[in-house]
Amino acid sequence: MTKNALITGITGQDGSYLAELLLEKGYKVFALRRRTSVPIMENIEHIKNEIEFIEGDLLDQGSLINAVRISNPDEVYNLAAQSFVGTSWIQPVLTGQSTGIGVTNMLEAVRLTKPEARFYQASSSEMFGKVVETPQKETTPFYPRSPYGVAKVYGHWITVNYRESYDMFACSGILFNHESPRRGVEFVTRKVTDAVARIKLGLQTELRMGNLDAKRDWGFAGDYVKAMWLMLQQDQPEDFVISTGETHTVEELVEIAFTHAGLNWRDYVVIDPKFVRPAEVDLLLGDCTKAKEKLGWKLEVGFEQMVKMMVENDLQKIQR
Ligand code: NDP
Ligand code: GDR
Repeated sequence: MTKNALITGITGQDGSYLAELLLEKGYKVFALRRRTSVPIMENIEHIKNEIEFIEGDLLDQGSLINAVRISNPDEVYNLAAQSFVGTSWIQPVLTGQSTGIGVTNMLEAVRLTKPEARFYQASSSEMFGKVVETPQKETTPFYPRSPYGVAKVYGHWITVNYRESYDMFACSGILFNHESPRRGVEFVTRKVTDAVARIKLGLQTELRMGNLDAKRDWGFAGDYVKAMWLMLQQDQPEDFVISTGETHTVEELVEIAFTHAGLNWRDYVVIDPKFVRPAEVDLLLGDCTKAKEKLGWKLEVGFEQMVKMMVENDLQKIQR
């Protein structure tokens, strides 16, 4: 029998890869989409005719109840959020409302309308924040370092709470950074690969960056959405860390991307305090042993391969 899935955050990076995966698996895909003055369809242009869009916003409870009613979902993937850490200092209240309270709004919509639906919450390694333990796993205490991280901790615990209070099948995936050619250009990987392509093609002369010493555990988004789906196929709802188990500095990322295009990064990168954050997460490194063992999840695309893929994609895109 065909399963119905409701995805929030469809226009973003993960929403597009997850929708592709679910369509391949034969799901009927419904997606909550905000009204914008100009439609944001770049990531889903190729599948838009296979998706049923429902207008709504995480901040508008009624629209979420309506979305659950219309889609009658077997599975709900709550990927929508104000997801850029930098912006969370500029719009902390909005970030709290959508990235934090928005999760409760979505859980309430499910609880009141279709409580047996399985629920996935997009939690984040940003919740670990300041280094308390390395590598970070499901039991590592949280110490968020940004309004975004604080909001995600709220979203995480309210998901756990709904599971425990109402016996809902609610899971939280604690995903470490994952990237792709569909990443927004403000995030560091895409910012770098887009700039490398522009510099290579003579359209830009420098790249202004913040802290090059920060370390991240970067994987490929296409691999990570598979873990989301797997979490909702288990017998019991549980939380899982998803990561590569490798960490790299921002400087290593920059070096790989420039070198791939035959450029020396030191000739172009300028440190600009504007991009240094008020509080930094210095080191993220995840231990996803639980996901490997219980979900049978595995990584297919490595860090270097992904960075090169993103540079190639940006070169082609800009040339077009
Ligand atoms: P994106 O920023 O690419 O996408 C965010 C999506 O959320 C967009 O579709 C956006 O819609 C939507 N959205 C934002 N605010 C609202 C709102 N108030 N109501 C409805 N929709 C809204 O994020 P990613 O795809 O990278 O990430 C998906 C989720 O996973 C996010 O929750 C993110 O915080 C989390 N996460 C991401 C990680 C990563 O490395 N990518 C790691 C860990 C967690 P619009 O186009 O209209 O703006
Ligand atoms: P992050 O991703 O904050 O980890 O959150 P981002 O790519 O924005 O930053 C990664 C690291 O790079 C450093 N950095 C810069 N970052 C940006 N954006 N721009 C710069 O110029 C720059 N220079 C250095 C940052 O300081 C940081 O240390 C991402 C998001 O997808 C979240 O939604 C998600 O939850 C987490 O990953 C896991």
